[in-house]
Amino acid sequence: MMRTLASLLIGCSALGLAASAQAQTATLAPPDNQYFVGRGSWGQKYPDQWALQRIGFDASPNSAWRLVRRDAKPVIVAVIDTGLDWNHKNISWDNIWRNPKEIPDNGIDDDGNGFVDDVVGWDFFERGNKPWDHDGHGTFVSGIIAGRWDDKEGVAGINPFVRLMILKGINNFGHSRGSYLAEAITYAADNGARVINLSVGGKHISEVAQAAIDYAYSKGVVIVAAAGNEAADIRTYGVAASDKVITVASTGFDDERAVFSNWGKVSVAAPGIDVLSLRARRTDIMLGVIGVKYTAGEAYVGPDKRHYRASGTSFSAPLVAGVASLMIANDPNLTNKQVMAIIKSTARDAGTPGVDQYTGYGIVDAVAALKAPKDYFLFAGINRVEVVQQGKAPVVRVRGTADANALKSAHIEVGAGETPTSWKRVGAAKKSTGPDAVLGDIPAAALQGAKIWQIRVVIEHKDGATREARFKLNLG
Ligand SMILES: [Ca+2]
Ligand SMILES: [Ca+2]
Ligand SMILES: [Ca+2]
Repeated sequence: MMRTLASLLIGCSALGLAASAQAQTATLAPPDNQYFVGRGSWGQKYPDQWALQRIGFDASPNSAWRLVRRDAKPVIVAVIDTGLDWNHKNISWDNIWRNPKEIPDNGIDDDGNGFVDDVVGWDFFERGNKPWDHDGHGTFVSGIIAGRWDDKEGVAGINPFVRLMILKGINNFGHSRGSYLAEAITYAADNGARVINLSVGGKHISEVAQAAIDYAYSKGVVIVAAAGNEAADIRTYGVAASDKVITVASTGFDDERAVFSNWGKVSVAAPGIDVLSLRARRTDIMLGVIGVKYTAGEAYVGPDKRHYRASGTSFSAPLVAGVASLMIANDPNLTNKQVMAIIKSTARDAGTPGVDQYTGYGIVDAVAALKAPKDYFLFAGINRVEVVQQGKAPVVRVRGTADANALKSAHIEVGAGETPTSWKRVGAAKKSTGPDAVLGDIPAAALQGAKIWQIRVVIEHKDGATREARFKLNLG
């Protein structure tokens, strides 16, 4: 009797083990598409899909995909761009959004959303329901997120669970209007998109009304925008510098900012040089890029010329939109604020130490983002400093952000010179949700002996992660 019970118990625990082992392994295995595993397809030394691999989507046992449940949920990503070549064999119809309440081609707005026969999206230029891509840009962007894994001769997209909502807000000459983009953003928010990718660049994004961004944000949408390619400061680019948008700069093979990438108030960075994706039929997008020496057909890849390589922040943004959408597919209860906070807080620091104006919080890290607890954040920033009288003595007052969901410590430190080799701790920083709250004061006595100082706030999370932000003070 005892024996039977014992063997029963053993049987149960063995079953329990098997069940939990299965639960642990029920995640994605990395794809084996030709261009994902390949390198040198156009004579280059690095992997064909190096951009995905650099942010954590590689073939290793630590691949970001191995953190994604096999039964993850479909997630709608609105690509506001030049449309899509939906006949491309590296795109599956299963990865294109279908408006569930709209009957196609009956001339009736069945779901009453104001758009007739909008089944896969909308063309805001032609006011039509066939957002076909005559330019190539939108198809390229879409391929980064949605390239189908079962097209073994193709690329692998980041998110096999994606449903692309195709919103044509840019025409084949790269033109747009702020009003079209605002309409497209509103459409996305009203029709179920959880993520919007806006690879429209600085010039156009500066015309987008903040109201459309505010609306989509309030509806829980993660909005990802390209910083643009003018090598300019985006502070004047309106919504690109908005806190309600993840603005993405480009980095190169060395993880430094790409020369063309806009900068200023960027959130994060992602690879944006020689990215491989899809070529829409009869298109050659690099031909239209001003200031780039380019021979027609030079960027075509593959015997059938249906793939393409290109550079620009337009192609960094969908890497981040892909990560955001995969996080939501894996856990549909994540809010847009949580997704945005996690993406920033877990980015891998690049360029100048700490949060900086060229790469923001750093290069997106899909592994860390998919691993992070849902309430995770770790924010650092110095917005400005000012000299104020404290009693009889002048002090330098530091204003900014120092916050985490589980804050261990925050300090203000100073170091002499442009790139200090040592730092002097001048006191604790107050917890601040930012962006302009007082973090603390630096006594003037702490700033003697040099004309140039770096002030930094260093924040430590209870999990051991740290984040810093610097501010240069010139006393000369
Ligand atoms: Ca409709
Ligand atoms: Ca209809
Ligand atoms: Ca940095």
